[in-house]
Amino acid sequence: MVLFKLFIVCGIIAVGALSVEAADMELQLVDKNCWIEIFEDDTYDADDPHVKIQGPKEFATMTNLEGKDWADDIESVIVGSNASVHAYEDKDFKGTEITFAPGQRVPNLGKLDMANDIESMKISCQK
Ligand SMILES: [Ca+2]
Ligand SMILES: [Ca+2]
Ligand SMILES: [Ca+2]
Repeated sequence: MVLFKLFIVCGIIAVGALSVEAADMELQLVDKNCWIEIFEDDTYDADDPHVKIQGPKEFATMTNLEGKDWADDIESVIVGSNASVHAYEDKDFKGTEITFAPGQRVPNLGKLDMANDIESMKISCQK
């Protein structure tokens, strides 16, 4: 009986260890806080097109991002708490570059002189 109980306890520990490992792997595959949400209009207008992009990822061009041409069309962004993003005025990471910090929210890119001007971006995840 004691042996049987020991067997059950070991089993529970083994299952527990496995699920922790699975959770770790999932975190490595998808960092839930590494993303940027881009909006076609300012002040995060949800009535107009907007899309959340999972990082890490690089876009040399944004002409076909989830079925929409986003080149020169982004006016506001929200950055996930574990992402930092470099955005460029031209495609292929050229032209004026601006950086968005983790957790940053920019309701109006016009204040940074980048409204409807971003054509490429790099999303990287913090450690
Ligand atoms: Ca609108
Ligand atoms: Ca726009
Ligand atoms: Ca541009």
